Amino acid sequence: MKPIANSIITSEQDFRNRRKIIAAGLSAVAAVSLAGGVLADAHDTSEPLKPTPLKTINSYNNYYEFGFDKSDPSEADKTLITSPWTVEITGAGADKKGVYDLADIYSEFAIESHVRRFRCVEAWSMVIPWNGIPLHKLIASAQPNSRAKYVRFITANDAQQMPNADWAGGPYTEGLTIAEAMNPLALLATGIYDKPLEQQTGAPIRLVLPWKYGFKYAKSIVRIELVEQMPKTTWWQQNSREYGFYANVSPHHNHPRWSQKSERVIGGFGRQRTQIYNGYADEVAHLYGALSDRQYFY
Ligand SMILES: Nc1nc2c(c(=O)[nH]1)N[C@H]1C(S)=C(S)[C@@H](COP(=O)(O)O)O[C@H]1N2
Ligand SMILES: [Mo]
Repeated sequence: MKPIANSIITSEQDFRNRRKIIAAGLSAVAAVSLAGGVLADAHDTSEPLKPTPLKTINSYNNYYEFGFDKSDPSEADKTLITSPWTVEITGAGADKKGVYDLADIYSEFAIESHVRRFRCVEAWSMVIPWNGIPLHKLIASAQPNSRAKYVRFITANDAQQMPNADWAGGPYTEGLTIAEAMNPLALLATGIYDKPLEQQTGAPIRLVLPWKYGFKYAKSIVRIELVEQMPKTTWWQQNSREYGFYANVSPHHNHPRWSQKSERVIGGFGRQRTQIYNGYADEVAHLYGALSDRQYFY
């Protein structure tokens, strides 16, 4: 089996995806032109998104299972076996449970291109041209029932394959409400710039939640559970006062130890203002209460 089939996307497929995206009326969705053309984000017409260079995206990372410094994950030996790879979909909320080979997932779902702002809770940001499968499509295939209130994501955790696997005392775990998970912005990314994800960016499949802080973007996912209770997430367990369940980007809700009003642009110049929901309010604000409801931020 080839490592990752999605590195080859026909221009026809790309075109169809773009048409589908436009038909869905999603203003924030942009498409990467394989012809090397325009990268634009219709959502923010005044400021077209300028993607961060691939080299930068691949060398400034948080993936603690491969070390705590930003350069550790890209400098680590390539020990994670990413092919073959399976993703299990299970939980009381799934009528159709199953273990899926990633190769089969690729053959079933079209790979879309989404250029998105990426904002880390540490007040830095990039713009990343992701490739991937909308999360709602995979969840729909599990036939969610009324008990599917939350979605829990569990990631690879193997001391044989990761030098710092045990930093959190178990697999990195994240969670979403079912409504968040079904939002068209939520992506299961498989590539960046039409190239397969690298080990350090969460190969072979990781979450992308553009309106949330980066720690929600669980890497190297092995299991997705449709559950009734709000999952206890890794960072919430590390420090619940600083890293809550929702972790929606907001310049109005500072981190207990620093301001979230602005962000350092990695691979760019200086700082820029942080936007509410990272600039995706039109798509996601309806999922939450009033802006003053602090629980929805952190
Ligand atoms: N398994 C796992 N996933 C993870 C992390 C991690 O340490 N382990 N770090 C998170 C954090 S804090 C961020 S900011 C993003 C970083 O993604 P990037 O390295 O692709 O920019 O991954 C998230 N996903
Ligand atoms: Mo982060």
